[in-house]
Amino acid sequence: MKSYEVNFDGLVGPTHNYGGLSYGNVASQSNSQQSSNPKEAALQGLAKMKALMEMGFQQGVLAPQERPDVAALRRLGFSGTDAQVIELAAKEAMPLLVASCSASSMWVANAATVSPSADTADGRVHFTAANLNCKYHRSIEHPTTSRVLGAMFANQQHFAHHAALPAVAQFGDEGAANHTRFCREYGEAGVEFFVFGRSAFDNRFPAPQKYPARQTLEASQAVARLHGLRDEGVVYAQQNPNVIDQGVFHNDVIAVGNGEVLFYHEDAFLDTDSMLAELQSKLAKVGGNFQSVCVPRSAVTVDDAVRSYLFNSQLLSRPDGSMLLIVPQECQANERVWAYLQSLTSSGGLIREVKVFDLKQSMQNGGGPACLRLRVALNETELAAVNPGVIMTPPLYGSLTAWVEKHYRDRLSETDLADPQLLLECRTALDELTQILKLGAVYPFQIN
Ligand code: SUG
Repeated sequence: MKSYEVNFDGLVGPTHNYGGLSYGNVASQSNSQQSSNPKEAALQGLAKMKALMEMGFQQGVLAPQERPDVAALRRLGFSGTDAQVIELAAKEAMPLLVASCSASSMWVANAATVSPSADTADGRVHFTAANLNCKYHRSIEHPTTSRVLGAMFANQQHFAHHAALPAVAQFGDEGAANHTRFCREYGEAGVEFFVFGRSAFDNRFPAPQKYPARQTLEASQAVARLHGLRDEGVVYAQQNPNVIDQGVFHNDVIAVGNGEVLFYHEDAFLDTDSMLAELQSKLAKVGGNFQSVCVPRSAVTVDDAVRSYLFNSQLLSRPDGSMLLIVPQECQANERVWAYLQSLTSSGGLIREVKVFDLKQSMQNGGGPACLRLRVALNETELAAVNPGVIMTPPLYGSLTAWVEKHYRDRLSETDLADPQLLLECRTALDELTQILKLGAVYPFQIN
């Protein structure tokens, strides 16, 4: 049976703004308070989806969330009509209003961890929504994420959904941004690679000194248990705490894997040699030939990686077995990174081509090509069981582009977030979107 990796990209929501909300994420901090362009952001994301679809890759779309999240503001004690809740929050606690307006659900690599059916005990594709509990503005995503994923992957015979882990720092879970899967073919059993930043219960693991380590070992282990993964099909590795302190807040800012290949920076992990040996031997047991491409710090520094997002690229398999890297244009702007990429693609190795995309609106908040997509490996039968409304096609691209043009503003600053009109605009837009994507009622304003 044929199998595919389907990339579901997060559609940027109409309140995309630069709130400076993510301590430890250099781009988010340095672009704080700049005015944003939600329309351009959404169109940039859609252009990437269209390009991948036209290259022959399976492409899907994941809906944004209802923002401002009035229900979240009510839980924090603001009351009255929806407009009054927003006005009060703007007057008394602007940072809370900003957090409740974040369009951060666009970075769907953080929406969930996904294990394909070939790896799981019950032969279903398993999803665990990420609790994202390190940042308040992201911790409010998972209930809607679960409803949206439930509406996209609704067939219980093929898909199993788990609620987010307990919402405490000890089980901090950032989803697929710290998870990679190695395999020979997408439909065959593989090795799932979980990268954590710290341990909550075992102080033998060092922790970063400056910035938070968002993912814990215990969260990764819980996800592996929930998904019914075999010990032989799992490898855990610790992220180097020093790189977290340099702005590598997720592992997908310093490493990316696909098929049998791991592309990573020399400083990405602790105990790299034993980790590589474990990946090699576990993948060999399922017939795979693990290969790694290490980018030396002499060619690309950690700072270059953080600024260019070289590793936040999409590594995609082409029909001839070679690979393609989808990178943000910031890679082209960095001399060392661009020189490295030229030498990589001309060296006769597996990675043969680089394609550059303009994702500046998302990049300025620390989200590159890989952050914007959730990978779901599916066989033909499973793909046929996905809600067809969320699979990208030329007509869907046309409808979504027209929808963005109709509903999105091209400029948003902090003061605009306090405008109750913005809430109405967003709800009107999202109501229409659920019809375009055939999701049914998934948003709080549609349910309550
Ligand atoms: O969680 N930025 C996101 C970026 C997530 C990137 N995802 C991956 N690496 N997979 C975050 O830090 C910034 C929002 C603001 O400041 O307005 C933000 O949430």
